[in-house]
Amino acid sequence: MNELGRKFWKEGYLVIENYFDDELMDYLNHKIIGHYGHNPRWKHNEEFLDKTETEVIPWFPFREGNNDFQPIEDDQGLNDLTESILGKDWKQLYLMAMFSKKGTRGQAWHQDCPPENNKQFNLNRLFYTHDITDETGGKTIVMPGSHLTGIISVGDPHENLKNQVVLAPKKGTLVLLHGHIWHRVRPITGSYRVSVNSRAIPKDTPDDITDIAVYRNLRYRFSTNEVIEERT
Ligand SMILES: O=C(O)CCC(=O)C(=O)O
Ligand SMILES: [Fe+2]
Repeated sequence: MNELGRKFWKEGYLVIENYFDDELMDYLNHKIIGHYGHNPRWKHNEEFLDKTETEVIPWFPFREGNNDFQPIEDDQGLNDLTESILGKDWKQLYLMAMFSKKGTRGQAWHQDCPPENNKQFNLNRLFYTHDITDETGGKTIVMPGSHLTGIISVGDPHENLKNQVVLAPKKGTLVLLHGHIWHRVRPITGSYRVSVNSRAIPKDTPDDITDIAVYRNLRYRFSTNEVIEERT
């Protein structure tokens, strides 16, 4: 494993600035805004939005036959880095854009999938098509090393935790996040916030690995839109 791979496995995340070029990011940002328009409808139900304190609208362009994001999936450097982290025979899972409106709460602390089996997880390969700044809000926050310590603690969904690291990714920044790392997104104060995630999984991981997410106050299953466990 190379140095970046070792750093990823120690911290549970990796940030590479200026990974994608501005031209591609501007093009994709334009496509994303074109898709959502100015006032997109929520995709999740009210129970999810309220209880999880997570306000984000997902979009899966490839599932609609939209191939604008193919250059991301084909990026050799990204796929080589993925292999050095996940090993041989890893696989692309899906690509998802995420949109949050001004004045919404971002995303509460969570793990993308249950952490009980440390061999089964998703890898988030996030990139940003515009700068995330003090003005936009929506900074991404991670807890270094928390991908190795099991289930996220019970508590306030947006609490500031000691040792948290605040990321302000710029246009073109690549952020790799282990699916078990505790992470959240701060409230959105600018006109909107967009991020895109090309998710990948190691060999022998089920395709529905991200169906259940773990929050500090509950576990949620997306396929059936239900809270499957209240955590206290
Ligand atoms: O948009 C971000 O910065 C993080 C989103 C997130 O939680 C995820 O993609 O799993
Ligand atoms: Fe997440």
